[in-house]
Amino acid sequence: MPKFRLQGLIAATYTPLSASGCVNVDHVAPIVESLIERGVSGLYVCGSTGEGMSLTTDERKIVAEAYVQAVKGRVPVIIQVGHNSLAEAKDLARHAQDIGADITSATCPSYFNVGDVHTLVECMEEIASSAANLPFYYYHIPSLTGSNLNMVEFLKLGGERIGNLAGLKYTDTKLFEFQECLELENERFDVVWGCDEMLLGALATGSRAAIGSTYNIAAPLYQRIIDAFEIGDMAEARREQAQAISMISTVKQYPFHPAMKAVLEMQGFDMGDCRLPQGRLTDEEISRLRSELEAIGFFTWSLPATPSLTT
Ligand code: MN9
Repeated sequence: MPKFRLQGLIAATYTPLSASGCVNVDHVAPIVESLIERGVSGLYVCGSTGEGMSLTTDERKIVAEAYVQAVKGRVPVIIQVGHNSLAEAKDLARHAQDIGADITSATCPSYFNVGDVHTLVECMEEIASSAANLPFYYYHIPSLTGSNLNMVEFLKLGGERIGNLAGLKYTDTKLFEFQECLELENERFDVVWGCDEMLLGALATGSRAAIGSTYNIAAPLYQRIIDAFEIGDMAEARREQAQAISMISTVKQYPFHPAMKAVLEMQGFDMGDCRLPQGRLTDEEISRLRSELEAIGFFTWSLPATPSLTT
């Protein structure tokens, strides 16, 4: 399989739920249009952000189909298929390939801890080979899976055993490991950054693409970080990154994903609440969050720059 490379900002999408908590795919198309308009260059569906682990297999398939259909091939769609049952994960991977998704990705089983790289490669080989025509990215997120294995070792062994292994979604903060993964075997693998708060650090380390939840609410802000970095304006890049950090710390005072869904609601997208165990914010929390975001200027700088009226 030829080298596959993602680039730019990839939004880890939310799963719209109705007031009664059912998956509501009617709300997928409007957010897809807006994300593409705001410069997002790919979508990562049914990951941590999309509550993939809180959905049934049938619901995951419905959500995957809705995103693939709404995108219509304009940007790559990555479907996260990880599951504690490898049989379910393989079924989801086959389904992703059948419906025309571009890429599959999976977390490792996490109820029984994956204790060594060899076992991790075995698990991922089973899943990746179920969608053998698509590139596959292992989703490394030790804070949630508890599997904190060495990713350089994983890529070395995985590269021998998994024909369609394209790289990693790297959701950890070890820039040194991230860099080593990127540079391994003459930059053989595509290693995609997953911590929005440290995008600038990742760019400095060689990152070409990033997957994250907060690209849903502020893609233009992150694009300005990338633009400033590319022209070598580090002061500006740091200033924009500091805004992103203050935005995330503000949202993180509350249960994070329910608060993010509330912010999307403030931006006009009907995403509903999260499923338990994440739940929802109270009305009082939502109005406090809105005032706190207003106070830091979020509603101004999270949007694209408006064209100047002066000539
Ligand atoms: O994978 C996301 N990580 C988690 C991506 O959901 C654990 C990130 O995009 C974070 O939500 C973001 C805010 O902390 O960096």
